Amino acid sequence: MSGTITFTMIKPDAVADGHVGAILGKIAEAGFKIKALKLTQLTLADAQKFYEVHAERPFYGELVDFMSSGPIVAAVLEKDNAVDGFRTLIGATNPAEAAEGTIRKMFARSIGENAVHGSDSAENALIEAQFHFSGREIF
Ligand code: 3AN
Repeated sequence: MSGTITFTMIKPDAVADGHVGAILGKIAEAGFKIKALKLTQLTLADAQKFYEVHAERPFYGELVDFMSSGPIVAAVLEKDNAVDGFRTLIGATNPAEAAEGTIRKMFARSIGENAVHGSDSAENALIEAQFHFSGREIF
């Protein structure tokens, strides 16, 4: 493997709003290689487990309800410095504060329904990739 990996989800808002193709296009244009990709839906229990670190935050209930409300696209991406590079590409958590040209600025609805997830560390990227994909689904 060259480079490092990150994990992303195109969230239910962006899937429902028809932005999957445009977002995957931005990701490819930015030089990320797709290592795994699928359209899927989280159960409420899946979302609660995935976002366990946020369990004490006031928005946790809203977050897990939203993340299990409709289909998502899950993907593993590879590039040099993938975690930080991807977080730059997606922009700030709140789309109102995200830089021009970032995925969240272009496609997110709000701070809660913010179009995409990006891992916050290389360790979490691996944990999140393994949460969503079996070994046979990662190339
Ligand atoms: P990021 O996704 O930019 O790393 P985190 O880790 O602080 O941001 O938050 C995880 C997710 O929780 C966000 N992607 C967003 O969907 C949701 N979230 C964060 N802050 C809020 C908030 N103040 N109100 C509602 N949802 C939020």
